[in-house]
Amino acid sequence: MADGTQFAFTPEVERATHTLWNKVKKHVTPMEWRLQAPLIAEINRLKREKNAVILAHNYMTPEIFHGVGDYVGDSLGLAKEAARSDAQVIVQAGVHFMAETSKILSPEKKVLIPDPLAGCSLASSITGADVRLIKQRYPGLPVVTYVNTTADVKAETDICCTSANAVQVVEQAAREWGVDRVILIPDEFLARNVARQTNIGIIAWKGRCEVHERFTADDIREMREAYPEAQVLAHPECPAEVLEAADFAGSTAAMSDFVLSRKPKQVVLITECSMADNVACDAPETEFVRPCNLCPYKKKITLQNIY
Ligand code: CIZ
Repeated sequence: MADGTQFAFTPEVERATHTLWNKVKKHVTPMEWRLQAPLIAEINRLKREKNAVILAHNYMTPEIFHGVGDYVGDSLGLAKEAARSDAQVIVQAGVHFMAETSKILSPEKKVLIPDPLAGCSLASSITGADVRLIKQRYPGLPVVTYVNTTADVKAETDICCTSANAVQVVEQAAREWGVDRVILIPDEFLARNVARQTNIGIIAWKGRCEVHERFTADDIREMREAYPEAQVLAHPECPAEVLEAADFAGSTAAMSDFVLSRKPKQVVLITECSMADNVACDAPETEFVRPCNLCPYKKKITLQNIY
């Protein structure tokens, strides 16, 4: 059998994974660790043998993120790290559009995804053909595309943005094209949130992340009542009223930086479940309240299919 279950939790494995265990032990049970550690040790050995690196997205579970990730972070940060790396094989512990983004920045490298069916509701809300139709409808307007899209969509795009720089990119595109409206696709909520922060008119698409769209302003109010001291950090793919009710809006990288640099006593991360688990391993002084909306696509990536 080649799924990794043949590896035992030997004293060598225990020794090789001891430092990692100390990092994750508040968030992984000993029973789980005895199953995970042998695979982690074997995957880390294989990486050296094959000159491979693993890119672990912020939404991976802690045994992947901390156990086998050589680079961790958001999709753009990971793709840039992969391009800088000498490794010829890149394993993307993330979803399909992320692997494509890595391949765009590293065309000469082999980029592998452990499960090609690991998709994304937002990325699959739009195709390259849709973008061509939008361009026909609004000729002369620049197309700004969120990094959370397929390569097919990026290929039809004038410029890409992240949630952190969307406002600046939209304003710069409007200036360079000499127009007062910009097409910003595919995330409807990101587009609305950008529209609130600029005078440039935004033409949007109705794409949504099925994790972030589920959060409501009532969820935030309830959490504030239950945890009055908690800082509430929300992802820009959430509805506008959620961001208004939050203390801070930022991408996964911005949320992580916020917690690690400001060390709040108590925090709520309004995003995918694993994000809090991963940051918590590096932020022992912060207490995490954990509302959990799980991304079924990110959870298709496991230690077994990485192996
Ligand atoms: O591009 C990414 O990594 C995603 C999905 C979100 C973010 O805020 O990092």
